[in-house]
Amino acid sequence: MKRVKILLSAMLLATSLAGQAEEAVADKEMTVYRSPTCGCCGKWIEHVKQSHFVVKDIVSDDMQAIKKKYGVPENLESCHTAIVDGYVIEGHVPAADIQKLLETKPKVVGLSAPGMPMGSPGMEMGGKADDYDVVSFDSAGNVQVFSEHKAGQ
Ligand SMILES: [Cu+2]
Repeated sequence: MKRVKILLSAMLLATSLAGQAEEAVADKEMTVYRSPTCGCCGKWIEHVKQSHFVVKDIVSDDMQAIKKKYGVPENLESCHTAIVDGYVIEGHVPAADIQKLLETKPKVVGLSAPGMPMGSPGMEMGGKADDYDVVSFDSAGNVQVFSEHKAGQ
C-alpha cells in the first residue's frame, strides 16, 4: 500500500513539473481593456486564451481615454484594446498575428483590425465573413498591412 502511494505522488509531481515547463515557454501576459457591455470582446478574450495568452481583463467605462492613452489612431479604432509586451493590440486581431508580432518585433506601436470585421476571432457570424486586413501602426502615423485575411480561409 505504501509503495502505491509513493508511486502515485511521484507521478503527480512529474505531471505538475511538466505543466510548469510548458507554461514558462508558451504563456504570455496580456492586459485587455473592454467596455462592460462588449460581448464580442469576451469572445475574443476566449480566443487568445486558447492560444496560451494569460489575460488580465479590465472593464472600463471610458474606452476612448484608453485608446488615446495608448496612441490608437482614430480611424483604426475597434472595441477592445489590449497590451502585450509593450505592443498595443486593437480589436479582433487573430492570436496568430499577435504571435508573429512578438516574434518579429517590428518598430511599431501595435496592430489593429479596424472596425469589427465579420468572421474575425470573436466576430463569428454563422457563415458570414468579410475579407479584412490586420494593420500595424506607428507613432508617426504610418499604417501598413501586417496580414491579409480572406473570408473562408
Ligand atoms: Cu468587438
